[in-house]
Amino acid sequence: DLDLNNIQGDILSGFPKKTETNYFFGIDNPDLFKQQLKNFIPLVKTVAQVLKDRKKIDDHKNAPHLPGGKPHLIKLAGVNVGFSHAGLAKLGIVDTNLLDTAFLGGQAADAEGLGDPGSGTGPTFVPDWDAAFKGNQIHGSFLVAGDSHPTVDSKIREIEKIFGVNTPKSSICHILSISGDVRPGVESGHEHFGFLDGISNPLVIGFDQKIPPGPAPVHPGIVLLGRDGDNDSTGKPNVRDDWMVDGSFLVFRYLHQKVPEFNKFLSDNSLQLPGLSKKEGADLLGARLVGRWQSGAPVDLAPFEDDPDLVDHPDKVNSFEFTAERDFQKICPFAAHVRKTNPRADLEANGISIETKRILRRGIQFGPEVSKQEQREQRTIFARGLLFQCYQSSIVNGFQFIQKSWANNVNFPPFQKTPQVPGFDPIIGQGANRKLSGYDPNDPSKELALPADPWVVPRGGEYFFVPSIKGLNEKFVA
Ligand code: N7H
Repeated sequence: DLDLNNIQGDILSGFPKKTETNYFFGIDNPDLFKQQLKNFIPLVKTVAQVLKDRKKIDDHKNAPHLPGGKPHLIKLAGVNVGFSHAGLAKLGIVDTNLLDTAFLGGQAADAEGLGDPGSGTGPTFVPDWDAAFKGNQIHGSFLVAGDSHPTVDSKIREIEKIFGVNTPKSSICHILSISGDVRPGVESGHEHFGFLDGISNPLVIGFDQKIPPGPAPVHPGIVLLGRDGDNDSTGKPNVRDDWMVDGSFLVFRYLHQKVPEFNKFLSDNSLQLPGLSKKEGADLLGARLVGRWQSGAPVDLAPFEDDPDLVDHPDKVNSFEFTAERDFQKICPFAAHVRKTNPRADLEANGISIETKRILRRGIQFGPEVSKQEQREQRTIFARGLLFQCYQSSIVNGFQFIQKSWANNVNFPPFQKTPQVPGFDPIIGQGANRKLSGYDPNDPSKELALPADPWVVPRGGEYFFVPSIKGLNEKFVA
Protein backbone atom coordinates (compact mmCIF):
# COMPACT_ATOMS: atom_id res chain seq x y z
CA ASP A 1 0.00 0.00 0.00
CA LEU A 2 2.94 2.34 -0.59
CA ASP A 3 1.97 5.36 -2.69
CA LEU A 4 4.66 5.25 -5.36
CA ASN A 5 3.31 8.47 -6.90
CA ASN A 6 4.01 10.31 -3.66
CA ILE A 7 7.62 9.25 -2.97
CA GLN A 8 10.61 10.92 -4.65
CA GLY A 9 12.09 8.48 -7.14
CA ASP A 10 15.70 8.08 -6.05
CA ILE A 11 14.67 6.88 -2.58
CA LEU A 12 13.21 3.48 -3.40
CA SER A 13 14.16 2.83 -7.00
CA GLY A 14 17.45 4.70 -7.43
CA PHE A 15 17.74 6.84 -10.55
CA PRO A 16 19.15 4.95 -13.52
CA LYS A 17 22.24 7.02 -14.21
CA LYS A 18 25.52 7.40 -16.03
CA THR A 19 26.06 10.82 -14.49
CA GLU A 20 24.62 12.85 -11.65
CA THR A 21 24.93 16.41 -10.41
CA ASN A 22 24.31 17.59 -6.87
CA TYR A 23 23.30 21.25 -7.23
CA PHE A 24 23.59 22.89 -3.80
CA PHE A 25 21.74 26.15 -3.32
CA GLY A 26 20.91 28.77 -0.74
CA ILE A 27 17.47 30.39 -0.49
CA ASP A 28 17.65 34.19 -0.68
CA ASN A 29 13.97 35.00 -1.00
CA PRO A 30 11.74 32.44 0.76
CA ASP A 31 8.41 33.92 -0.42
CA LEU A 32 9.47 33.98 -4.04
CA PHE A 33 10.98 30.51 -3.70
CA LYS A 34 7.66 29.12 -2.48
CA GLN A 35 5.90 30.61 -5.51
CA GLN A 36 8.48 29.36 -8.00
CA LEU A 37 8.50 25.90 -6.42
CA LYS A 38 5.01 25.34 -7.83
CA ASN A 39 6.50 25.22 -11.33
CA PHE A 40 9.36 23.00 -10.21
CA ILE A 41 7.35 20.19 -8.58
CA PRO A 42 6.20 18.69 -11.93
CA LEU A 43 9.89 18.06 -12.70
CA VAL A 44 10.35 15.88 -9.63
CA LYS A 45 10.40 12.21 -10.62
CA THR A 46 8.49 9.85 -8.37
CA VAL A 47 9.20 6.19 -7.71
CA ALA A 48 6.38 5.26 -10.11
CA GLN A 49 7.99 7.34 -12.87
CA VAL A 50 11.46 5.91 -12.27
CA LEU A 51 10.03 2.40 -12.52
CA LYS A 52 8.58 3.37 -15.92
CA ASP A 53 11.99 4.77 -16.96
CA ARG A 54 13.64 1.52 -15.95
CA LYS A 55 11.16 -0.42 -18.07
CA LYS A 56 11.89 1.87 -21.02
CA ILE A 57 15.60 1.18 -20.64
CA ASP A 58 15.01 -2.58 -20.49
CA ASP A 59 12.80 -2.47 -23.58
CA HIS A 60 15.49 -0.54 -25.38
CA LYS A 61 18.17 -3.04 -24.44
CA ASN A 62 16.08 -5.74 -26.07
CA ALA A 63 15.17 -3.64 -29.12
CA PRO A 64 17.06 -4.35 -32.37
CA HIS A 65 20.30 -2.40 -32.47
CA LEU A 66 20.96 0.39 -34.94
CA PRO A 67 22.85 -0.35 -38.15
CA GLY A 68 26.48 -0.82 -37.15
CA GLY A 69 25.49 -2.66 -33.95
CA LYS A 70 25.06 0.37 -31.72
CA PRO A 71 22.28 0.26 -29.16
CA HIS A 72 19.59 2.93 -29.33
CA LEU A 73 20.39 5.80 -27.02
CA ILE A 74 17.74 6.67 -24.56
CA LYS A 75 17.76 10.14 -23.09
CA LEU A 76 16.52 10.20 -19.53
CA ALA A 77 16.91 12.55 -16.62
CA GLY A 78 15.59 12.38 -13.09
CA VAL A 79 15.21 15.26 -10.64
CA ASN A 80 14.74 15.12 -6.86
CA VAL A 81 15.03 17.81 -4.20
CA GLY A 82 16.01 17.86 -0.54
CA PHE A 83 16.28 20.54 2.14
CA SER A 84 18.73 20.96 5.00
CA HIS A 85 17.52 21.98 8.45
CA ALA A 86 18.87 25.49 7.74
CA GLY A 87 16.79 25.48 4.55
CA LEU A 88 13.59 24.50 6.37
CA ALA A 89 14.28 27.21 8.96
CA LYS A 90 14.75 29.76 6.18
CA LEU A 91 11.36 28.73 4.76
CA GLY A 92 9.80 29.06 8.20
CA ILE A 93 8.97 25.37 8.37
CA VAL A 94 8.94 23.92 11.88
CA ASP A 95 10.64 20.55 11.73
CA THR A 96 10.93 19.40 15.34
CA ASN A 97 8.77 16.34 14.62
CA LEU A 98 11.42 15.15 12.21
CA LEU A 99 12.92 14.02 15.54
CA ASP A 100 16.45 13.66 14.27
CA THR A 101 19.20 15.40 16.24
CA ALA A 102 21.76 14.80 13.49
CA PHE A 103 19.53 16.46 10.88
CA LEU A 104 18.53 19.33 13.16
CA GLY A 105 22.17 20.17 13.88
CA GLY A 106 23.38 19.82 10.30
CA GLN A 107 26.32 17.74 9.19
CA ALA A 108 29.07 20.28 9.93
CA ALA A 109 28.04 20.20 13.60
CA ASP A 110 28.18 16.41 13.47
CA ALA A 111 31.59 16.22 11.79
CA GLU A 112 33.64 15.95 14.98
CA GLY A 113 31.44 13.11 16.24
CA LEU A 114 31.81 11.33 12.91
CA GLY A 115 35.58 11.49 13.38
CA ASP A 116 36.26 13.85 10.47
CA PRO A 117 39.58 15.67 10.63
CA GLY A 118 39.45 19.31 11.71
CA SER A 119 40.67 21.82 14.25
CA GLY A 120 39.35 22.81 17.68
CA THR A 121 36.96 20.81 19.83
CA GLY A 122 33.30 20.96 20.76
CA PRO A 123 31.56 24.16 19.69
CA THR A 124 34.81 25.53 18.25
CA PHE A 125 35.45 22.45 16.08
CA VAL A 126 35.88 23.30 12.40
CA PRO A 127 36.04 20.35 10.01
CA ASP A 128 38.77 20.32 7.42
CA TRP A 129 36.18 20.54 4.64
CA ASP A 130 35.68 22.58 1.49
CA ALA A 131 34.33 26.03 2.40
CA ALA A 132 30.93 25.54 0.71
CA PHE A 133 29.93 22.92 3.29
CA LYS A 134 30.81 25.00 6.32
CA GLY A 135 28.57 27.58 7.97
CA ASN A 136 25.12 26.07 7.26
CA GLN A 137 24.75 28.06 4.06
CA ILE A 138 23.43 25.14 1.98
CA HIS A 139 19.64 25.20 2.19
CA GLY A 140 18.83 22.58 -0.38
CA SER A 141 20.06 20.31 -3.10
CA PHE A 142 18.72 19.43 -6.51
CA LEU A 143 19.73 15.93 -7.43
CA VAL A 144 19.81 15.60 -11.20
CA ALA A 145 20.75 12.24 -12.71
CA GLY A 146 20.68 11.01 -16.29
CA ASP A 147 22.16 9.19 -19.23
CA SER A 148 24.62 11.91 -20.26
CA HIS A 149 26.01 15.36 -19.44
CA PRO A 150 23.92 17.16 -22.10
CA THR A 151 20.65 15.70 -20.72
CA VAL A 152 21.56 16.54 -17.13
CA ASP A 153 22.87 20.01 -18.02
CA SER A 154 19.76 20.93 -19.95
CA LYS A 155 17.61 19.77 -17.00
CA ILE A 156 19.68 22.00 -14.70
CA ARG A 157 19.14 24.96 -17.03
CA GLU A 158 15.40 24.25 -16.90
CA ILE A 159 15.52 24.30 -13.08
CA GLU A 160 17.61 27.50 -13.02
CA LYS A 161 15.08 29.14 -15.31
CA ILE A 162 12.21 28.27 -12.98
CA PHE A 163 14.02 29.85 -10.03
CA GLY A 164 15.27 32.78 -12.11
CA VAL A 165 18.92 32.08 -11.33
CA ASN A 166 21.18 34.90 -12.60
CA THR A 167 18.19 37.22 -13.15
CA PRO A 168 16.70 39.89 -10.86
CA LYS A 169 13.77 37.49 -10.19
CA SER A 170 15.96 34.87 -8.53
CA SER A 171 14.95 33.30 -5.23
CA ILE A 172 18.03 31.11 -4.84
CA CYS A 173 21.78 31.35 -5.14
CA HIS A 174 23.86 28.60 -6.60
CA ILE A 175 26.52 27.60 -4.07
CA LEU A 176 28.24 24.64 -5.67
CA SER A 177 27.61 21.80 -8.10
CA ILE A 178 29.39 18.49 -7.79
CA SER A 179 29.06 15.99 -10.61
CA GLY A 180 29.82 12.32 -10.60
CA ASP A 181 30.14 9.80 -13.38
CA VAL A 182 29.95 6.06 -13.61
CA ARG A 183 33.45 4.78 -14.40
CA PRO A 184 34.19 3.86 -18.03
CA GLY A 185 34.18 0.44 -19.72
CA VAL A 186 34.68 -2.66 -17.62
CA GLU A 187 34.98 -0.53 -14.47
CA SER A 188 31.36 0.56 -14.82
CA GLY A 189 29.64 -0.20 -11.51
CA HIS A 190 32.96 -0.34 -9.68
CA GLU A 191 34.07 2.35 -7.26
CA HIS A 192 37.55 3.89 -7.62
CA PHE A 193 39.42 1.30 -5.50
CA GLY A 194 38.15 -1.18 -8.07
CA PHE A 195 35.39 -2.95 -6.11
CA LEU A 196 31.96 -3.63 -7.53
CA ASP A 197 29.44 -1.53 -5.63
CA GLY A 198 25.67 -1.43 -5.36
CA ILE A 199 25.31 -5.13 -4.55
CA SER A 200 23.79 -5.18 -1.08
CA ASN A 201 21.00 -2.76 -0.32
CA PRO A 202 18.06 -3.51 1.95
CA LEU A 203 14.98 -4.81 0.18
CA VAL A 204 11.81 -3.06 1.26
CA ILE A 205 8.68 -4.97 2.29
CA GLY A 206 5.75 -3.93 0.11
CA PHE A 207 8.01 -2.57 -2.62
CA ASP A 208 10.54 -5.20 -3.73
CA GLN A 209 8.79 -8.12 -5.40
CA LYS A 210 11.61 -10.64 -5.39
CA ILE A 211 13.35 -11.40 -2.12
CA PRO A 212 16.47 -13.49 -2.89
CA PRO A 213 18.41 -15.18 -0.05
CA GLY A 214 20.33 -12.66 2.05
CA PRO A 215 19.69 -10.13 4.78
CA ALA A 216 16.04 -9.88 5.83
CA PRO A 217 13.96 -7.23 4.02
CA VAL A 218 13.15 -4.12 6.04
CA HIS A 219 9.84 -2.45 6.86
CA PRO A 220 9.09 0.59 4.68
CA GLY A 221 9.35 2.83 7.77
CA ILE A 222 13.09 2.15 7.94
CA VAL A 223 13.37 4.37 4.87
CA LEU A 224 10.13 6.38 4.82
CA LEU A 225 8.84 8.54 7.64
CA GLY A 226 5.41 7.70 9.00
CA ARG A 227 5.30 4.22 7.50
CA ASP A 228 5.21 0.83 9.19
CA GLY A 229 8.50 0.42 11.06
CA ASP A 230 9.21 4.13 11.65
CA ASN A 231 9.34 3.69 15.42
CA ASP A 232 10.94 5.34 18.44
CA SER A 233 13.45 3.53 20.63
CA THR A 234 10.66 1.86 22.62
CA GLY A 235 9.08 0.45 19.46
CA LYS A 236 6.14 2.88 19.40
CA PRO A 237 5.32 4.51 16.04
CA ASN A 238 6.86 7.98 15.73
CA VAL A 239 4.30 10.78 15.64
CA ARG A 240 4.82 12.65 12.36
CA ASP A 241 3.19 15.70 10.87
CA ASP A 242 1.25 14.93 7.68
CA TRP A 243 3.77 16.66 5.41
CA MET A 244 6.58 14.44 6.70
CA VAL A 245 4.96 11.12 5.76
CA ASP A 246 6.69 9.34 2.82
CA GLY A 247 9.69 11.66 3.10
CA SER A 248 13.19 10.35 3.80
CA PHE A 249 16.52 11.68 5.06
CA LEU A 250 19.33 11.88 2.54
CA VAL A 251 22.92 11.85 3.78
CA PHE A 252 25.41 13.35 1.34
CA ARG A 253 29.13 12.85 1.95
CA TYR A 254 31.84 14.22 -0.32
CA LEU A 255 34.41 11.43 0.08
CA HIS A 256 37.76 11.65 -1.70
CA GLN A 257 39.66 8.43 -2.29
CA LYS A 258 43.43 8.04 -2.48
CA VAL A 259 43.61 5.22 -4.97
CA PRO A 260 47.36 5.01 -5.78
CA GLU A 261 48.12 5.11 -2.04
CA PHE A 262 45.57 2.34 -1.40
CA ASN A 263 47.12 0.19 -4.12
CA LYS A 264 50.63 0.82 -2.82
CA PHE A 265 49.59 -0.29 0.67
CA LEU A 266 48.07 -3.51 -0.67
CA SER A 267 51.19 -4.24 -2.64
CA ASP A 268 53.54 -3.42 0.29
CA ASN A 269 51.51 -5.68 2.59
CA SER A 270 50.72 -8.43 0.09
CA LEU A 271 49.60 -11.60 1.90
CA GLN A 272 51.87 -14.61 1.57
CA LEU A 273 49.89 -17.78 1.01
CA PRO A 274 51.23 -20.92 -0.70
CA GLY A 275 50.93 -20.54 -4.45
CA LEU A 276 49.98 -16.85 -4.45
CA SER A 277 51.93 -14.33 -6.50
CA LYS A 278 52.65 -10.91 -4.99
CA LYS A 279 49.76 -9.45 -7.02
CA GLU A 280 47.37 -12.20 -5.89
CA GLY A 281 48.44 -11.63 -2.28
CA ALA A 282 47.69 -7.92 -2.68
CA ASP A 283 44.26 -8.71 -4.15
CA LEU A 284 43.55 -11.06 -1.25
CA LEU A 285 44.45 -8.34 1.26
CA GLY A 286 42.16 -5.88 -0.56
CA ALA A 287 39.34 -8.41 -0.49
CA ARG A 288 39.84 -8.97 3.26
CA LEU A 289 39.76 -5.24 4.00
CA VAL A 290 36.49 -4.80 2.10
CA GLY A 291 34.89 -8.22 2.72
CA ARG A 292 34.29 -8.67 -1.00
CA TRP A 293 36.64 -9.24 -3.93
CA GLN A 294 36.86 -6.56 -6.60
CA SER A 295 34.48 -8.75 -8.63
CA GLY A 296 31.90 -8.38 -5.84
CA ALA A 297 32.19 -12.02 -4.65
CA PRO A 298 31.83 -12.11 -0.85
CA VAL A 299 34.91 -13.21 1.09
CA ASP A 300 32.64 -15.17 3.44
CA LEU A 301 31.78 -17.50 0.52
CA ALA A 302 35.06 -17.26 -1.42
CA PRO A 303 37.67 -16.79 1.32
CA PHE A 304 41.00 -17.36 -0.40
CA GLU A 305 40.29 -17.20 -4.12
CA ASP A 306 37.96 -14.97 -6.11
CA ASP A 307 34.83 -16.63 -7.49
CA PRO A 308 33.31 -14.08 -9.91
CA ASP A 309 30.56 -16.56 -10.85
CA LEU A 310 28.92 -15.87 -7.49
CA VAL A 311 28.22 -12.32 -8.64
CA ASP A 312 26.03 -13.43 -11.53
CA HIS A 313 23.76 -15.33 -9.14
CA PRO A 314 21.32 -13.09 -7.26
CA ASP A 315 20.64 -16.14 -5.06
CA LYS A 316 24.27 -16.37 -3.98
CA VAL A 317 25.88 -12.93 -4.07
CA ASN A 318 24.31 -11.77 -0.80
CA SER A 319 23.60 -15.11 0.81
CA PHE A 320 26.06 -15.17 3.69
CA GLU A 321 25.95 -14.42 7.40
CA PHE A 322 29.58 -14.40 8.62
CA THR A 323 28.74 -17.62 10.42
CA ALA A 324 31.56 -19.76 9.01
CA GLU A 325 34.11 -20.08 11.82
CA ARG A 326 32.42 -17.25 13.65
CA ASP A 327 34.79 -17.16 16.55
CA PHE A 328 37.86 -16.95 14.45
CA GLN A 329 38.60 -14.50 11.68
CA LYS A 330 40.36 -16.81 9.28
CA ILE A 331 37.54 -16.51 6.75
CA CYS A 332 36.65 -12.81 7.01
CA PRO A 333 38.11 -10.16 9.35
CA PHE A 334 35.61 -8.76 11.85
CA ALA A 335 36.62 -5.27 10.68
CA ALA A 336 36.10 -5.85 6.95
CA HIS A 337 34.07 -2.94 5.56
CA VAL A 338 30.93 -4.91 4.65
CA ARG A 339 31.06 -6.80 7.98
CA LYS A 340 31.36 -3.56 9.99
CA THR A 341 28.57 -1.84 8.08
CA ASN A 342 26.17 -4.82 7.96
CA PRO A 343 27.26 -7.33 10.60
CA ARG A 344 24.46 -9.79 9.82
CA ALA A 345 24.67 -12.81 12.21
CA ASP A 346 27.41 -11.15 14.30
CA LEU A 347 24.52 -9.32 15.97
CA GLU A 348 21.44 -11.22 14.86
CA ALA A 349 22.67 -14.59 16.20
CA ASN A 350 22.97 -12.79 19.53
CA GLY A 351 19.37 -11.65 19.42
CA ILE A 352 20.05 -8.09 18.31
CA SER A 353 18.07 -6.82 15.33
CA ILE A 354 19.91 -4.62 12.86
CA GLU A 355 16.83 -3.57 10.92
CA THR A 356 16.86 0.06 12.13
CA LYS A 357 20.54 0.38 11.21
CA ARG A 358 20.06 -0.37 7.53
CA ILE A 359 20.47 2.31 4.88
CA LEU A 360 19.66 2.49 1.17
CA ARG A 361 22.89 3.49 -0.55
CA ARG A 362 22.88 5.44 -3.79
CA GLY A 363 25.82 7.57 -4.87
CA ILE A 364 28.22 7.76 -7.75
CA GLN A 365 31.94 8.11 -8.47
CA PHE A 366 33.60 11.42 -9.25
CA GLY A 367 36.95 12.30 -10.77
CA PRO A 368 39.12 10.85 -13.51
CA GLU A 369 40.71 7.42 -13.80
CA VAL A 370 44.15 7.10 -12.20
CA SER A 371 46.73 8.57 -14.58
CA LYS A 372 50.01 6.98 -15.63
CA GLN A 373 51.89 9.56 -13.58
CA GLU A 374 49.88 8.81 -10.44
CA GLN A 375 50.45 5.10 -10.98
CA ARG A 376 54.16 5.63 -11.40
CA GLU A 377 54.52 7.98 -8.44
CA GLN A 378 52.02 6.04 -6.30
CA ARG A 379 50.38 9.22 -5.10
CA THR A 380 47.14 11.07 -5.82
CA ILE A 381 47.39 14.16 -8.01
CA PHE A 382 43.79 14.45 -9.28
CA ALA A 383 40.82 14.46 -6.93
CA ARG A 384 38.54 11.42 -7.19
CA GLY A 385 36.21 9.49 -4.96
CA LEU A 386 32.62 8.78 -4.05
CA LEU A 387 29.63 11.09 -3.81
CA PHE A 388 28.19 8.96 -1.02
CA GLN A 389 24.42 9.17 -0.64
CA CYS A 390 22.09 7.11 1.48
CA TYR A 391 18.44 7.22 2.55
CA GLN A 392 16.91 6.33 5.92
CA SER A 393 14.08 7.44 8.19
CA SER A 394 16.57 8.25 10.97
CA ILE A 395 20.11 9.52 10.42
CA VAL A 396 20.84 8.86 14.08
CA ASN A 397 19.98 5.16 13.67
CA GLY A 398 21.28 4.84 10.12
CA PHE A 399 24.34 6.59 8.69
CA GLN A 400 25.47 8.24 11.94
CA PHE A 401 25.22 5.00 13.92
CA ILE A 402 27.09 2.96 11.31
CA GLN A 403 29.91 5.50 11.09
CA LYS A 404 30.28 6.23 14.81
CA SER A 405 29.28 3.07 16.64
CA TRP A 406 30.44 0.47 14.16
CA ALA A 407 33.09 1.72 11.67
CA ASN A 408 34.97 3.91 14.19
CA ASN A 409 34.47 1.57 17.14
CA VAL A 410 37.46 -0.78 17.56
CA ASN A 411 35.48 -3.19 19.76
CA PHE A 412 32.73 -3.78 17.20
CA PRO A 413 31.44 -6.41 16.46
CA PRO A 414 31.16 -7.65 20.06
CA PHE A 415 30.41 -11.18 21.35
CA GLN A 416 33.41 -12.76 19.62
CA LYS A 417 35.02 -15.55 21.60
CA THR A 418 38.52 -14.41 20.64
CA PRO A 419 40.84 -12.13 22.56
CA GLN A 420 41.42 -10.08 19.43
CA VAL A 421 40.15 -6.52 19.16
CA PRO A 422 38.46 -6.18 15.72
CA GLY A 423 39.80 -2.64 15.10
CA PHE A 424 38.76 0.08 12.65
CA ASP A 425 36.86 -0.35 9.42
CA PRO A 426 39.92 0.04 7.15
CA ILE A 427 37.91 1.84 4.44
CA ILE A 428 35.86 4.41 6.37
CA GLY A 429 36.87 4.05 10.04
CA GLN A 430 38.12 7.32 11.52
CA GLY A 431 40.11 7.99 14.69
CA ALA A 432 43.61 7.88 16.15
CA ASN A 433 45.92 4.86 15.94
CA ARG A 434 43.97 3.04 13.26
CA LYS A 435 44.57 -0.70 13.00
CA LEU A 436 42.67 -3.94 12.61
CA SER A 437 43.19 -7.60 13.43
CA GLY A 438 42.37 -10.63 11.33
CA TYR A 439 43.81 -9.42 8.04
CA ASP A 440 46.20 -12.37 7.79
CA PRO A 441 44.47 -15.76 7.50
CA ASN A 442 47.73 -17.45 8.56
CA ASP A 443 47.57 -15.77 11.95
CA PRO A 444 44.32 -13.90 12.60
CA SER A 445 45.64 -12.51 15.88
CA LYS A 446 48.16 -10.35 14.01
CA GLU A 447 47.34 -6.65 13.76
CA LEU A 448 47.80 -4.47 10.71
CA ALA A 449 48.60 -0.79 11.24
CA LEU A 450 46.74 1.44 8.79
CA PRO A 451 48.41 4.57 7.40
CA ALA A 452 47.93 7.72 9.49
CA ASP A 453 46.60 9.37 6.31
CA PRO A 454 43.38 7.47 5.53
CA TRP A 455 42.52 6.48 1.95
CA VAL A 456 39.03 7.96 2.30
CA VAL A 457 39.00 11.66 3.13
CA PRO A 458 35.73 13.53 3.85
CA ARG A 459 35.75 17.00 2.25
CA GLY A 460 32.18 17.98 3.11
CA GLY A 461 28.59 16.89 3.30
CA GLU A 462 25.13 17.76 4.50
CA TYR A 463 21.96 16.13 5.81
CA PHE A 464 18.78 16.70 3.77
CA PHE A 465 15.09 15.93 4.16
CA VAL A 466 13.55 14.72 0.90
CA PRO A 467 9.80 15.38 1.23
CA SER A 468 6.95 13.56 -0.45
CA ILE A 469 5.17 15.17 -3.41
CA LYS A 470 2.18 15.85 -1.13
CA GLY A 471 4.51 17.38 1.45
CA LEU A 472 6.10 19.65 -1.18
CA ASN A 473 2.70 20.79 -2.42
CA GLU A 474 1.10 21.33 0.96
CA LYS A 475 3.97 22.66 3.05
CA PHE A 476 6.53 24.20 0.71
CA VAL A 477 4.42 25.96 -1.90
CA ALA A 478 3.04 29.40 -1.18
FE1 N7H B 1 30.60 1.14 1.71
N1 N7H B 1 34.44 0.13 -1.02
O1 N7H B 1 34.69 0.19 -2.18
O2 N7H B 1 35.25 -0.34 -0.23
N2 N7H B 1 31.01 -0.34 0.38
N3 N7H B 1 32.08 2.27 0.92
N4 N7H B 1 30.06 2.70 2.93
N5 N7H B 1 29.00 0.09 2.40
C1 N7H B 1 30.28 -1.49 0.20
O3 N7H B 1 27.75 -4.67 -0.98
C2 N7H B 1 33.05 1.87 0.02
C3 N7H B 1 30.62 3.93 2.96
C4 N7H B 1 28.15 0.47 3.42
O4 N7H B 1 24.94 -5.00 3.19
C5 N7H B 1 30.87 -2.30 -0.81
O5 N7H B 1 27.00 -3.24 -2.44
C6 N7H B 1 33.92 3.01 -0.27
C7 N7H B 1 30.03 4.73 4.01
C8 N7H B 1 27.10 -0.54 3.60
O6 N7H B 1 26.74 -6.19 3.02
C9 N7H B 1 32.01 -1.64 -1.22
C10 N7H B 1 33.44 4.05 0.47
C11 N7H B 1 29.09 3.92 4.62
C12 N7H B 1 27.37 -1.52 2.66
C13 N7H B 1 32.11 -0.41 -0.46
C14 N7H B 1 32.31 3.59 1.22
C15 N7H B 1 29.10 2.66 3.91
C16 N7H B 1 28.56 -1.11 1.92
C17 N7H B 1 30.37 -3.66 -1.31
C18 N7H B 1 33.95 5.48 0.56
C19 N7H B 1 28.18 4.22 5.78
C20 N7H B 1 26.55 -2.79 2.42
C21 N7H B 1 29.29 -3.50 -2.35
C22 N7H B 1 34.66 6.06 -0.34
C23 N7H B 1 28.55 4.90 6.85
C24 N7H B 1 27.01 -3.89 3.34
C25 N7H B 1 27.91 -3.83 -1.88
C26 N7H B 1 26.15 -5.13 3.17
C27 N7H B 1 29.12 -1.84 0.89
C28 N7H B 1 33.16 0.53 -0.50
C29 N7H B 1 31.59 4.37 2.09
C30 N7H B 1 28.25 1.60 4.18
C31 N7H B 1 32.93 -2.19 -2.30
C32 N7H B 1 35.11 3.05 -1.18
C33 N7H B 1 30.40 6.16 4.36
C34 N7H B 1 25.96 -0.48 4.59
